[in-house]
Amino acid sequence: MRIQLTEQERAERKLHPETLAIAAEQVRANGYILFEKVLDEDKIKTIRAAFDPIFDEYISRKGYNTGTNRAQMHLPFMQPFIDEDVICNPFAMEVIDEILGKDNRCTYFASDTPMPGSDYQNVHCDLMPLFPELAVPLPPFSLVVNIPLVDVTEENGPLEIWPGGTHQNPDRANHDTLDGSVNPHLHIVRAAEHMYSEKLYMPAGSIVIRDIRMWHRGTPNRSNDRRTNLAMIFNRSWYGGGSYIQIPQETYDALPARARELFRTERIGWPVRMPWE
Ligand SMILES: O=C(O)CCC(=O)C(=O)O
Repeated sequence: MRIQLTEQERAERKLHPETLAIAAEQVRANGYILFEKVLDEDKIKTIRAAFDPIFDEYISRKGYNTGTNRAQMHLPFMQPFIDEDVICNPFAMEVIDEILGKDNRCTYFASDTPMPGSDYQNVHCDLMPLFPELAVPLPPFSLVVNIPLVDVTEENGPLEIWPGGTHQNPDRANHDTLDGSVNPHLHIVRAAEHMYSEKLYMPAGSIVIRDIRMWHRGTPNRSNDRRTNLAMIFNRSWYGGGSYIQIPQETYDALPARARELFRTERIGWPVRMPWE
């Protein structure tokens, strides 16, 4: 399910109430929503120009960490990455607030990049069960926001997702199989082979909001260029880590009020941490 913002929504930087209702119900019931091309091209180009050399240095120091020729990398909390259209995008925040409550927090500021030559990941879910002893579906409590820095096509390794209910599977299915292990309660990788999936083709600057529990995998990048998704995690106020993202005091003080709320439990008053530190 994808939404094109109307001219009026773009001008007002606010979703039509009906659009907000549809987006929130898609995340709750189907696991995700995609807003096409929200950030403008110049902004994305600027972010990409800053990202690429940092990523190259990260790989040369640390190597790949999420499969062959692919890596997760934390982002330094500095411009141009902390543009308000990234960290507290008004359209994304309306949907996130509706689902997680207005006191939600952002606790993860990072990226995923399959490089040329990357392979399929195992289908996985990013979380362990919240209550392993309970076999009941729980409402959303943690959402991932992805923003691609390039147009995502069949060639360059789109994120593949299993919408339609995997995020609410009660069989202790929210178990990370990225390491090749098999979930003893439900063989996610085998089950997924016979289930409906979608590859998220989208223009650079789109915004995906997905339930962190929804099954997904990275696919092979067969192009000659990297495919980066920015990745942030927003949680209900009571869930998840915190005090990881290092934010200098003057950076924090200069953030828009909404962003100050979102990052309120992080390491404020600490120097920017580069991903290899
Ligand atoms: O953006 C991608 O390719 C997916 C990455 C991913 O799901 C992971 O590494 O856990």
